[in-house]
Amino acid sequence: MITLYTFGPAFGLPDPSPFVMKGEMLLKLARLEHRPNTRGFLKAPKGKLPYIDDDGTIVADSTLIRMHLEQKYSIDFDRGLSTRDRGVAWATEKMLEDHVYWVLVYWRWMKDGNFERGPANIFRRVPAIFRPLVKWRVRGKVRRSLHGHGISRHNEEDMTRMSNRAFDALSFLLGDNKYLMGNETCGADATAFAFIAGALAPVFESPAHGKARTLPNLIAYRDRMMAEFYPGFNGDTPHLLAKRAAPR
Ligand SMILES: N[C@@H](CCC(=O)N[C@@H](CS)C(=O)NCC(=O)O)C(=O)O
Repeated sequence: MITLYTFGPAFGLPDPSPFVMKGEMLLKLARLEHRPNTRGFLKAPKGKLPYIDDDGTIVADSTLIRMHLEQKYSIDFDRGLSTRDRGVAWATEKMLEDHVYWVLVYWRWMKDGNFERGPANIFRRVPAIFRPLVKWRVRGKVRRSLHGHGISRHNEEDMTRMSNRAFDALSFLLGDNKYLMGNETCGADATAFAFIAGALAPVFESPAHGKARTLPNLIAYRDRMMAEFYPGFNGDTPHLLAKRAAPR
């Protein structure tokens, strides 16, 4: 049995991390039995989620998880694709992970309203006396990562022009397809679905989230994928709501 280390449902999403959702989707696409565990973050070998424990083999990073599943279980997530489409799918996935991701992180973490509605809730488990310091330190770490990546060196208008282009590209590529690259799923569906769901999360307001909401085929794809792979998930993330109601 494979254990997938996750954050757990939040912000109206099966997981607030698109990389965790991607990891979970890969396991679902591969039809491999797995169980989520929300208690692994402090032991994460690379300080990030997701990672898996596959019968004692630890694999950290969603792309390495994909490669591990492909190798160990002889799975070809892209079996229905031509070589050209394999290339397009991989490049699209990396556009989302290495570019769009950082724009979404910027809006989630750097804008006070989004931060309070979203990431701030993660710290409700921290004792109240330490909470402001921990929040400040973690937010500072995210700010430095955004600067290190380079995205936050742009002004918001330029950042938005860039993310708009990426969402348009994704929407053009999807077109009227059922899945990202056609009538069959491929590996990049795990990523595309995770990022589109994150961009459409109702908790956040930003030009990037606003742009995603103007693209009907992305919305319909999110809805189809959610119904197929997360039946019964209705966007309620009660553990966060419960914490929100807890005394500070
Ligand atoms: N390249 C990694 C990225 C994973 C990642 O960035 N995870 C974030 C959540 S979206 C994380 O755990 N961040 C915690 C931290 O940086 O302290 C992957 O594909 O799995």
